[in-house]
Amino acid sequence: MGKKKPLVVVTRKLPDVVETRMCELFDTRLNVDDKPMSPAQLAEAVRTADVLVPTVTDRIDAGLIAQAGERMKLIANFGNGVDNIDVSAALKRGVTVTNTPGVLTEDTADMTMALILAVTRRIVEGAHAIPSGEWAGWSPTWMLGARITGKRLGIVGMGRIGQALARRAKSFGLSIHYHNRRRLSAAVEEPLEATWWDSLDQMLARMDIVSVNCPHTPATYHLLSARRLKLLRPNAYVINTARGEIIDENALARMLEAGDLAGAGLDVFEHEPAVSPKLLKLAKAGKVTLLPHMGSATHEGRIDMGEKVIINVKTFMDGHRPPDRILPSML
Ligand code: 8YV
Repeated sequence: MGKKKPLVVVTRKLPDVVETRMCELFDTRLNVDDKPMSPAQLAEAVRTADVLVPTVTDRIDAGLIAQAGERMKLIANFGNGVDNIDVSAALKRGVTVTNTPGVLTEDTADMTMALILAVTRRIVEGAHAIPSGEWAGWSPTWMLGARITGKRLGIVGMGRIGQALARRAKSFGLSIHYHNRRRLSAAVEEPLEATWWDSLDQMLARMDIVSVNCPHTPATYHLLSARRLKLLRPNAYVINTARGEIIDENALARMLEAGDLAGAGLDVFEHEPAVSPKLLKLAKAGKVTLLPHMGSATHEGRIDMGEKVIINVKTFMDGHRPPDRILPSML
């Protein structure tokens, strides 16, 4: 007789191929309607299942983890960032947490580059001009943006995504600057001709474009605080494809409104899916480009993420160490 399959609760709709394989391997409860689960439904899941597969839209906080049943042993996050999960509380309760690193690097870096181009070259405004009937024909002084070649890009957080962005940006002629807790090796820095700034403040004050690419942790919450945003030059652009919480969104919106910054391209927000009314107004006026957290949204990426989840669950259930385990030192 075969071993009893683990009960795996998946909180959101995943690509069909991923769901099919999960159903083959595990006793899987799917969410075919894709309606976010309520706190009561999540509590029921952690009380009864062996494995929970949440996403960024589920808050897996200490209160929820405290309700975990005897069987709950693994939270296999469908996503790279684990700021939706109180990992310390999970580990204390003996629940392992995994994520899906690596497979969304290139897609997220592409979207970051796309936002850099969108805000500097006014792509969204331009794209609206034709359907809205605003375009009266070419004019030498209309719809002018800012050239990116020769400008300085400051990357906050030079991990996998930061480095993938740097590779792209370098080929667009931007000079690469970065702030990271640890300076990267010469083998990484040299091909990018990258300049490391130990002081984030010093870097911010000198950049034309600043891109946030670090994880959201207690240490990076409001890293771009009102004080730090004020260090930026008035012709600087701010890009964020990481997490909204890393920037003081209100302070950013106030500065954009006052014309103290040139623009912003944001794929993530502090209180998703809510977006500050100030930012919405600025988007309508063409001052900012706002995207609905779609940095990693490719068919290929979502399938790769699902495969990572499956490997993590399967290896864990087979009694091995899952490859993408979150360790306390990563928090
Ligand atoms: C994912 C992300 O789509 O993986 C991450 O950290 O921010 C996104 O790109 C999302 O988290 C899925 O849960």
